[in-house]
Amino acid sequence: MPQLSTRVAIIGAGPAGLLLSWALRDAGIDSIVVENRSLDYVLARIRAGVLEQGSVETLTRLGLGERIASEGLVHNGIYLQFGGERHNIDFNALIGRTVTVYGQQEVVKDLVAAHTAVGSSIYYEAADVAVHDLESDAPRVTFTHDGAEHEISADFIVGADGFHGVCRASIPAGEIDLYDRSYPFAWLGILADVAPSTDELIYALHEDGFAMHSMRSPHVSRLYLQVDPADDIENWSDALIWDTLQTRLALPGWTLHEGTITEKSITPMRSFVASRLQYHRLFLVGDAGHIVPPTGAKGLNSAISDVTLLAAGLVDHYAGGDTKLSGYGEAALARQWRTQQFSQWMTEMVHRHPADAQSGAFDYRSQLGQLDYVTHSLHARRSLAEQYTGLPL
Ligand code: RFL
Ligand code: PHB
Repeated sequence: MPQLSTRVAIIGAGPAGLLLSWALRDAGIDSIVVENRSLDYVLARIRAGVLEQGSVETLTRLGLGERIASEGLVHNGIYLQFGGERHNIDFNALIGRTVTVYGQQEVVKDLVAAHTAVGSSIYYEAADVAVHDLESDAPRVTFTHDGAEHEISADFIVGADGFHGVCRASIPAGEIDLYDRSYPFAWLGILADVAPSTDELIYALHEDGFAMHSMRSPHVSRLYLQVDPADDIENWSDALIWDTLQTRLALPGWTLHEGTITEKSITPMRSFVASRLQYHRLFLVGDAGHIVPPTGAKGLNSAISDVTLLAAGLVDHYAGGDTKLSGYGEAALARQWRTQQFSQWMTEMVHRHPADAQSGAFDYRSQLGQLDYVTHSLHARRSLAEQYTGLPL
């Protein structure tokens, strides 16, 4: 059995795992990444699209900012649409901060290219990944690769293996609580080969449900529709998707341009936080520790902020200090709960709640009142701007 040894064994080669390995390398700390999917699968996964200003700064500081600078679309704000009107929230004018539209897929592509150029140790298509001896000073990872069993001994193990990974599940049940919340709606998302019909992202509350217009490039649009979580993508022809988007995003004098749909899928929405992100020698980062509904665009950004905090802790540890590392869980969870309330707030404000006729009708009008307040109060606009562009670490 190949016996490997490293300082930090990282499970998962999503954005969190790849970025942590890269940040550690930048500080001269070696790591090995173990991923159960193939490289092609990891590169093809289409997910988040908005980077907070702090995320762009982190990626740039680590030498990963070149394509973000040339291809990322800097956005000064968003539109909130309701009651037949579209309101611009100009973050840059309000608080001097922006966000950048740059697909998660592109972030992963940049990370893979950087790791490939320096020959990082990343095992794709690893099977039966398991973590052991977390309570000891010498935790281990075992997995099968190319038919051979492998073992890594490390100082620390980091679970960057997403919501369904093995790391969080390896913490004994009595040692961790899981807080979660589901929503009675899901997002149907499409990618379409058509120039965006808008300069800024549009979040729209329509009487029939939420709709959103985002983008990936000057030639590719990304759009979403609120659907029932039990709905099947097979029920949605391309024509029906466009018709529904046309209805929910409609505004007099504005045209939504249609194009060929190249990808469509339905994603359930949930809010979830684990009560701890550290268990002895195991740390959790990104979706392994928490999930947000996508409305505030916080999933990927939270993964990046976790990695920034944990990398700083590990660097500090190897330089002889331990305060930052032992404080990682608390610091990351404090930021995460603030992010959770924002994502929950934004989600509930812009979706139709399928309650019984009476409270559903009440909720909708109350949400319109909330949107009216948010778009007309300077304080509320600033608060939205501050949270959307990213809270400090
Ligand atoms: P990831 O990206 O899920 O990566 C985890 C990696 O771990 C691997 N893995 C394992 N490896 C080894 N052994 C095992 N046993 C393993 N189990 C899993 C996986 O194959 C994967 O490569 O988590 P990470 O790195 O923490 O990054 C988090 C972000 O991906 C996530 O927060 C966002 O993409 C969430 N999210 C969205 N966020 C937004 O802000 N806007 C969006 O539009 C948006 N769309 C989405 C999303 C998440 C989705 N998921 C998870 C279902 C759309 C989808 C479909
Ligand atoms: C996206 O472009 O995929 C996107 C943008 C903003 C969100 C969610 C998703 O809030």
